[in-house]
This record gives sequence, structure tokens and C-alpha cells, in this order.
Amino acid sequence: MSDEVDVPEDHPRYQSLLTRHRIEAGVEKGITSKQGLIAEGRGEAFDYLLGEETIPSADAAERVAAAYFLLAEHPVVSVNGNVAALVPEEVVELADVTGADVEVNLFGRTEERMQAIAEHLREHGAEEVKGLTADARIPGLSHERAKVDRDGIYDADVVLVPLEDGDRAEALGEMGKTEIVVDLNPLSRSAQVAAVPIIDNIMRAIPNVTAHARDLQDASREELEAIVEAFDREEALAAAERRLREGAREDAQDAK
Ligand code: PTJ
Repeated sequence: MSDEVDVPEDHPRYQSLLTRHRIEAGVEKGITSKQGLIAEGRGEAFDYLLGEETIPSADAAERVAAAYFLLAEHPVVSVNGNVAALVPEEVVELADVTGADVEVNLFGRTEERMQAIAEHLREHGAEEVKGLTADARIPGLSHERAKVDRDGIYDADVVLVPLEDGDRAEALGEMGKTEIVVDLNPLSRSAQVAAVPIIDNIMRAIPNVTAHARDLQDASREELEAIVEAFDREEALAAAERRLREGAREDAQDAK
């Protein structure tokens, strides 16, 4: 990875520069939309305020997400243009460890972008990429994000929806699915409606969910259910908002 950007890994802005570089490369490769650049800028501002680290409440939510994935009958990771550019290998690894499907689902859906993203994911180790068939619809959504695979998101019981724009998250919830949202903004509509809001950068969140899934691989159903039941989504959102508004000092309470 170190040859991706022209700065040493110990540069204080390394992660942020790497992220920008990947998004830029994603746009050049026809994977990421131009709107994705704007979304990235917005995300960066929140990440800066969070201290560019996984806060304790996000780590806890990532463990809960792993438990949900391991309990699920049919978990699916939904991938858009930003996610594909930023964490292709990490998404494939999470799917491998948890037995999840990977499905491309785009707001700015075009056949070219769908193909480019599927190809990019295959280059990073994906064996099967869903989303191209689009033989089902999420009820109540008028835009392109409604198009899903019948044996993918439509059939899923648990869906990870990173960097959403809100209304699909709500519609999936209405279909009775458990939604796990990764979004740096705790006030975004998708984070607000998620069963598990993960307020963290996707670059840190996905590998950490995978690490927790590995850790929990041998846990019993009862142990996994206990992790899920103990989770307080309102508190997770409140802890992130506190960190954003008040900085690391107040949030230190959460680590105790
Ligand atoms: O690839 P497409 O066509 O499906 O389009 C995808 C985008 C991201 C353009 C679309 O979903 C969009 O416009 O999203 P929004 O409404 O800008 O929301 C993106 C959210 O993701 C914002 O709340 C950002 O704070 C957040 N975000 C941005 N970068 C990251 C992030 N959250 C986690 N990690 C990031 N790296």
C-alpha cells in the first residue's frame, strides 16, 4: 500500500492522503462518482473532529456488527462507489470470514459503473459479486438504489450499508432487515435509523468488524445473542456526538 501515495507511512496526514488518493483513483477508473468526492470531503471533516481514530463506542458497535453477521442466515455487504474505491480487499475479507454476500448497489447506477465495480472487486479477490441481475425492488424507493438481486439484498436478513444517503436505509428497515450503517456523521438519517450505527471511517470500520468476527468465530449463539442484546444504539449515537462536540476528553468516560 505504501507505494500508493507519495508520502511516508509515518506522515501525520498519511491515512487522509491515502483515502483521498484512493477516491481520486476510483473516479479515474469509473468506479466512484463525482458526488463521491463531495461525500468524502464531508466525511473527512467529521473524521477530523473524531480524532481520526475508532472511538470506544464505535469499536463496541463494530463488535455488535460482527455478532449480527455471525448470527445471520444471509448477511450481505452493500458496496457503492466510495466503498469499492476505499476498501475493496477488506470487504472481500469480511465476506469470506462471515460467509456474507457482496452486492453492488449504486445511487448513480449505470451499467458501466456496475461492471467496473464488479470487476474491481474481482481483482481484489471477490469470487461472486451480486447486484448486476437486479431482478427485485426494494418497495417504496423510486430511485436506482431500489434495484437489488432477489437472492442478494432482497433475501438478506442482515445488511451492512456503508456511506448511505438515508432513504434506502429506512426502506430496508421497513422490510424487516437488520441494518448496520457505517457513517462518520452520527446525525445522518441512515445512522439515525440503523439497528447498529457505526460512527467510524470505513477504512477502519470494515477491518475491525472482520477482526471482531474472527475473535467471535467460536462463540456460542447464546454469547452472540447476549452481545447483540446488550447494545444500545441511542447511546452509541450519543457517544459519537459527544466526541464530535466536546472532543476526546469527555469521550474518555466511554472507555471506562
Ligand atoms: O456510488 P454511488 O453512486 O452509490 O454514490 C455514493 C455516494 C456516497 C456519493 C452517495 O451515497 C451520497 O451522496 O452520499 P452522501 O449523502 O454524501 O452521504 C455520505 C455519508 O458518508 C456522509 O454522511 C459522510 O459523512 C459519510 N462518509 C464519507 N466518507 C466516509 C463516510 N463515512 C465513513 N467513512 C468514510 N470514509
